[in-house]
Amino acid sequence: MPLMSFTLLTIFPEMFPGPLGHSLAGRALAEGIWGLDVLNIRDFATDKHHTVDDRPFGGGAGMVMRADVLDAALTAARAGKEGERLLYMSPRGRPLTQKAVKSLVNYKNLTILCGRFEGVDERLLEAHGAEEVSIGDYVLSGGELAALVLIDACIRLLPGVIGEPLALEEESFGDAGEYAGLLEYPLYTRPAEWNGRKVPEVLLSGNHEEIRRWRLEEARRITQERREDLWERYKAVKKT
Ligand code: 9D3
Repeated sequence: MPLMSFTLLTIFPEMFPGPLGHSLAGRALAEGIWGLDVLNIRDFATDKHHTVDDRPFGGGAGMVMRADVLDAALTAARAGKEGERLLYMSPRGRPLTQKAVKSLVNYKNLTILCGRFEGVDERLLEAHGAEEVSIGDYVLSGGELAALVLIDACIRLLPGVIGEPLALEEESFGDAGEYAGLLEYPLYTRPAEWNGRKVPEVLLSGNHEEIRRWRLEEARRITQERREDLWERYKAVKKT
């Protein structure tokens, strides 16, 4: 039994698993650590042209996904899955954060509706208690790539997907360790000199205390330069 299963509703089922069929995620999928079910919304349309959208009441540009067609698809998708969460990928949703991802991985089943066109009929979202999720303040062409991002962020937290659990500890958005809340320090590997560029001397010194201090200072400098929001929160937590 998979630790976590995703049921996707989309008019572009061939976009899944896409990149998640490769690398660590792909291996974990093949091993059954996580599962993926993809439903084509168009299969639930009842007219001969398999129509899934219609013009917006009140006028305006673009098309809206129909509540009746989506309801048939969602009812099929959610059958026999108790306590599952329904997410609707939407530019007006709650922003996805690492904290939100950690909450999502506590669920065995996530149903994810991927919108196209201008969006979906509001009544469908109300009737099914859908939670709207955005992956950031930029405009995509539809919810499918956003769903892939969300799923990737979830499955890498499942035991057995990433080989080395230690690597999860010291992440920028993690909450443990001295680098918590900071962006990553610069990384180097061999060769020690490349195109006239040398690796910082301290990293070759073998002095672990000095290395630790240098990395922390670099992480702080980079965070301060690039992410005022993270820097303010880091200072508030560290009281520095
Ligand atoms: C005219 C108003 N537009 C909203 C910004 C309409 C609109 C644009 C793009 C409606 C849907 C979309 C498609 N985007 C998504 O489905 C989407 C999305 C995104 O565009 N940005 C960040 N997260 C997400 S999650 C789903």
